[in-house]
Amino acid sequence: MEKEPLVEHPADPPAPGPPRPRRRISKLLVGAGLAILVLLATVDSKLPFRPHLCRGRHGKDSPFGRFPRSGDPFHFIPCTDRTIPPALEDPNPLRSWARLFDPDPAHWNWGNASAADHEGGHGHLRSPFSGRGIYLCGYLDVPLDYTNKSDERIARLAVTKFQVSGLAPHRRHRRGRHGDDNKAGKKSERTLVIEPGGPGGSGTSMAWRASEGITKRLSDGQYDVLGWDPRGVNTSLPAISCFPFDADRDHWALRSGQYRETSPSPRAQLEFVDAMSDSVFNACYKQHGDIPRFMTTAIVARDLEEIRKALAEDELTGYLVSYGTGIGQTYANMFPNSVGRMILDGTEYVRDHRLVGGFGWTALDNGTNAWHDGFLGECVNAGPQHCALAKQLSSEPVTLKSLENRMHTLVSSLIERPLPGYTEFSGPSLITYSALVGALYGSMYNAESWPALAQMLFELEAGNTTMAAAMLERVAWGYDPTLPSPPNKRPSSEELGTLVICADSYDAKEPEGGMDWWENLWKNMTERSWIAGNSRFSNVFPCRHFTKYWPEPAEVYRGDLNHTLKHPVLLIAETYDPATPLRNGRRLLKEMGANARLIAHHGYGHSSRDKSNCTDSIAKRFILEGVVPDEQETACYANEKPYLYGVKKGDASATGRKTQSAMEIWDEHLAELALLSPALLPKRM
Ligand SMILES: *[C@@H]1O[C@H](CO)[C@@H](O)[C@H](O)[C@H]1NC(C)=O
Ligand SMILES: *[C@@H]1O[C@H](CO)[C@@H](O)[C@H](O)[C@H]1NC(C)=O
Ligand SMILES: *[C@@H]1O[C@H](CO)[C@@H](O)[C@H](O)[C@H]1NC(C)=O
Ligand SMILES: *[C@@H]1O[C@H](CO)[C@@H](O)[C@H](O)[C@H]1NC(C)=O
Ligand SMILES: *[C@@H]1O[C@H](CO)[C@@H](O)[C@H](O)[C@H]1NC(C)=O
Ligand SMILES: *[C@@H]1O[C@H](CO)[C@@H](O)[C@H](O)[C@H]1NC(C)=O
Ligand SMILES: *[C@@H]1O[C@H](CO)[C@@H](O)[C@H](O)[C@H]1NC(C)=O
Ligand SMILES: *[C@H]1O[C@H](CO)[C@@H](O)[C@H](O)[C@H]1NC(C)=O
Repeated sequence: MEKEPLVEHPADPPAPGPPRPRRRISKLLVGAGLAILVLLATVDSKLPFRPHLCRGRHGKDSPFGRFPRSGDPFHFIPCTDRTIPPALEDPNPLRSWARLFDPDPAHWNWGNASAADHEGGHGHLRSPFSGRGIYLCGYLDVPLDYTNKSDERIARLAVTKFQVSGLAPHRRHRRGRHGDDNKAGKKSERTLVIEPGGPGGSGTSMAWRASEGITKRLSDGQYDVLGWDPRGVNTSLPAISCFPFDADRDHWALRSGQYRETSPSPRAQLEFVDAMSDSVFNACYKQHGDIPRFMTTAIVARDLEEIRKALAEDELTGYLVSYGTGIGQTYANMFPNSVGRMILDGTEYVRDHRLVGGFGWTALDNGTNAWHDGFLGECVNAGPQHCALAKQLSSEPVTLKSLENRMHTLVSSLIERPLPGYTEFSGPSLITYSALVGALYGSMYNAESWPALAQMLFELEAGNTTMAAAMLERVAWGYDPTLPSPPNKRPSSEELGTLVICADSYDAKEPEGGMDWWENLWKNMTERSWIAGNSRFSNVFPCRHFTKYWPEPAEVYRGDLNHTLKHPVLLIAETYDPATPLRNGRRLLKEMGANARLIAHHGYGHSSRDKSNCTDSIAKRFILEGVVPDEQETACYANEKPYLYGVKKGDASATGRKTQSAMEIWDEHLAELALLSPALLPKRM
């Protein structure tokens, strides 16, 4: 009975509304030319719009009482599709917020019933909501400028919490002892605070997408999970976009995103992009004034400390991913006495981001290894039944070497001339080198996407561009022409990521040579990594204009990373991570010394998504008991191989657990990528 979903699960498709066939993910993916590490995505599908909801029922009690509860610093109310924090200009935000409370629990977003609950209660009087976690939405106001008490402006941070114990029925509604226990409706002893990265990744989106999985994986479902949108991002306020509409950004992206290999004159291309970066920052300045001064990672770390205090927990428990590990390292060293059980997964070395272009060029180590050993090598190992590219085309068997040559020929042919394609929703289309290589790089983040990518490349090689066009168009645009326009929708907070990266390195002196130096860096980066170089370069190149508009951010962290912490942190770094190479995790470990332990996770993709029982058991023990391994570094291996996830050993006929189509796999991949790296996504063409 409890299994029957009475309400829409957040992972379910959107409720009735205008059909949005295609491009909803795109904006997230289309990078601001920044890039790095974020995670998941289409909140579209998580916060289904329900225009049919009755309004005006506020003030009523629900069977679970009234929300927000007095004294709750987050002002939590059960999430519906309307629970977006009130505007900064709102003179009475709390009243407006309380009006969003909908007393009908069938409209709330509940989690799945836990397995424990299925076994446990048989009470026939149980409510359909007992044993289910609940998604709570709230916000926290913090100072915009922590360094200036006389500046009264605030930032309003959106938070989404998955409370594992659900809600307790209000006294008046209780019927006997069935259906509630003494834990129901209470926060857990610790809360797993999560952050997907970016910069620019949305923690509330990650909470929607991943909370239930994260609490199971790291705490056997015992701890609540809380995600927040960092200042400037998504539903937090102020949100930073420097284009009035996504279409305006798209208008320039095609030209700005051209890769070096296809630029007839790399210098001319750079001059164009450089002028555009200046123009974008100028627009940011016109629209947001001094606000980009307050978007640094150090200030975000202060926000995180405010979140910890609002949770009323003595120490921070967290699962911070990708650029989120940069927030975590900064936080730990600014607030060493607040550090609890923090996992930093997909570890960068935040010190690198103080250098000119450091966010870009320190990330390049292993992207091409992932392509070579992983995408191609594991394809050959898995064989034609699991990887289309392993199909034998001639009398010669497919070897890694021959496959590598074929793919090199295919990809580089697009430098000379793109291939025409067609999709029903965009009409004419081109398979360009820049768009394809951008997609290949994104695919290295997530090996689940590889069978779909291999299928696409196989068909493309045979001259069929149908799937390539469909996949590349998925990330092409932020603008969605199927939505009414104007106002279409809120423009995405895409410029935020660049502003954070540039603010964090604002005092790094541009080397002698000016544009010549940058031109050389671009060459160097693309030669070191054909798969990641262009994307990473575009994240940092705009920074040369930052201080023209914002000479001095309000605060950056420039201290060491070896402070003595209240509790050691657990670092996880991956051997084939295309964004945060293991080398950087080890450099961080060296500086942190006894204050950290590292899991060297042998697997594919960005962060430890390539499941390993070894990694998971260390991580869970750390979160639940605070125990760290004795050794500084522990090696863990992924359970399975790409292309063979879910395929049982020795069962040659099994096709694996994936029954999804290539496009379904691809869409799921893009949703994941949008979280990890909204800015990573290729600007296409
Ligand atoms: C502090 O804030 C006040 C009020 O906004 C402003 O006038 C002043 O210039 C600020 N000081 C600094 C150092 O930013
Ligand atoms: C919740 O249940 C739905 C439908 O049964 C399932 O698809 C989904 O994977 C479950 N989510 C989690 C986190 O277990
Ligand atoms: C990752 O890159 C480093 C530096 O180039 C290299 O030493 C290491 O072998 C690479 N890792 C893998 C798994 O190829
Ligand atoms: C091209 O590929 C698409 C799907 O990827 C397929 O539906 C179509 O039949 C193929 N066209 C030809 C001519 O093989
Ligand atoms: C790029 O620069 C790095 C650091 O200066 C250097 O080690 C490397 O050899 C250069 N690579 C290329 C391809 O020029
Ligand atoms: C941290 O490292 C610096 C050198 O980089 C050293 O001077 C300092 O003593 C170290 N601090 C601690 C607490 O170990
Ligand atoms: C990982 O753990 C699961 C669940 O305990 C088990 O079924 C599986 O065999 C383990 N896999 C490996 C590679 O140890
Ligand atoms: C930001 O929040 C909105 C809800 O207003 C959601 O639809 C959108 O997908 C979110 N963006 C990201 C990047 O998650």
